[in-house]
Amino acid sequence: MTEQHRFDERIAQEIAIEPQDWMPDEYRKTLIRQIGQHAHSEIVGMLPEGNWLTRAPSLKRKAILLAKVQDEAGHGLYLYSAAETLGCAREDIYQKMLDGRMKYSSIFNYPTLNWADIGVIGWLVDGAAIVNQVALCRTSYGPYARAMVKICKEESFHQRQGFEACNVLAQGSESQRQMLQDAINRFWWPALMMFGPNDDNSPNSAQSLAWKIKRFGNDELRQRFVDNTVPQVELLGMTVPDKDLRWNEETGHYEFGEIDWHEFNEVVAGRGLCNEERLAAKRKAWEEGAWVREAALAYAAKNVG
Ligand code: FAQ
Repeated sequence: MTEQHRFDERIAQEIAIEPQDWMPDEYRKTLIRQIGQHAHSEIVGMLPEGNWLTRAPSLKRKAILLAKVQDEAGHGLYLYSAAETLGCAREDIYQKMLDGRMKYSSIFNYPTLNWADIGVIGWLVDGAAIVNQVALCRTSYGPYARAMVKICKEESFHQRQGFEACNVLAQGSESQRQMLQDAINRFWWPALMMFGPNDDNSPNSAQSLAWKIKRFGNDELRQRFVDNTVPQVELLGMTVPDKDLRWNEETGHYEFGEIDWHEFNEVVAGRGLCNEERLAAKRKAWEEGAWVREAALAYAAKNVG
């Protein structure tokens, strides 16, 4: 039996592929790409919410937000570790992100303009992330699947705290309700874009599904998110900014309007509202943190002997 056969059999039998196992080069490459992008998203994703740490409206909200942002840093670190089990160096993929040669999620290139954005990010952005990541708990690469289990537990706390913060605004004054609706209007479509292009335009999906790296297509997960979330918007007494949204009794799903793919492509190509600002912030942090890395290395070298 060849190594390729053994690999195919493990995939067919749903036995996780582990770092020491033989795997096709393209499988390894795809995983480094996806796990790397996922890690970068967690790290860049700290910025939009970090923007509100000093302006949270109460001590309680500040403590929750601080914990959430720290969790995102932790997720990034588990994911970089998972990527490293595939033989890449985290410095290398991190540098690629800083140079704009590796992607991170489009959603983090939108600004956080008011406090309701923070509730809405927890509710919609982490909500979308969970739909995607629950599926990834069964991804075929063991270290990625195991990282997802812990990450999903933390993301559910993020989603719940976001919905709770939105619910407080929904029960508040007229201007608080307007602020919430404005945040929903700005984040709804970008949240749907998080699931990636339609299946017909998704170059990586077919192979990733065959290798069980992805367990569902982009469109199926996006539909699941819409079906989960529309009733929550209604519960808050808010509206979805989509004139084509309607419940289809026969299919048991919501139908929704066309995503602005031009906007999506622009953001992914680096021309979104905050792309430059986000990368500049990460480059600055990398340069200003050089002394920490040097000190850690010097300390480690001293303790080896
Ligand atoms: N943004 O062929 P596909 C979070 C790229 S959650 C930017 O369909 P694939 C939690 C894609 O990479 C967010 N680029 O690709 C949090 C590919 O480019 P490439 C992170 C996108 O990989 C919450 C090209 O388009 N979650 O961080 C996007 O099969 C709050 C063609 O697309 C994950 O990364 C996009 N939205 O499917 C943190 C989940 N969509 O590489 C802080 C894991 C697509 O060929 C605060 N990733 N592209 O040059 C995945 O599940 C998949 O990678 C998809 C894309 C579904 C994102």
